[in-house]
Amino acid sequence: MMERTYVMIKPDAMQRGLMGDILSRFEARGLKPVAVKLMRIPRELAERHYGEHKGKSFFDPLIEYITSGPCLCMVWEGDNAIQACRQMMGKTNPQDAAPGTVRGDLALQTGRNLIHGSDSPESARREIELFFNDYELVTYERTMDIWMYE
Ligand code: IDP
Ligand code: MG
Repeated sequence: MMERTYVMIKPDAMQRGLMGDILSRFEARGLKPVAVKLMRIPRELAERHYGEHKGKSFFDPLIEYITSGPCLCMVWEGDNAIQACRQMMGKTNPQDAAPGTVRGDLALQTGRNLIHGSDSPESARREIELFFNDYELVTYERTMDIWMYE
């Protein structure tokens, strides 16, 4: 099933120069970029994005972290894209994340885990709408997709 998901490269990954490494994984998997923008996320937007975690012990540090520098905000499209992206990110705690995943290969702590990805179709819809206008979401055909999808 064709899906779109919201993926965000967090400030630690940007500061560590890991943007290209991370992007190349999504590109090589065959996912299609639908929207990409670099953004220093305003506090109110960060708090809305992570609204489900309000009241938890890590909420304030999480908002500090996510607003501390630029993030690369993206929408990726593909077959079962939400789960595929979550799988490529690895478990929330990088110590539990499998080798071969972004977090398992490149991170060590939950509070500096490099990347965000929507966890369900509802979250994906909500997060895409929160970060992008309709005109920023680009619908287009790729000739290579006949080699991605049967
Ligand atoms: P996810 O990013 O894998 O979906 P969530 O549970 O939704 O994980 O948590 C959102 C983000 O909050 C995590 O990616 C991580 O940056 C941060 N976070 C979650 N739990 C902790 C914690 O126990 N300590 C520090 N940061 C945390
Ligand atoms: Mg989450």
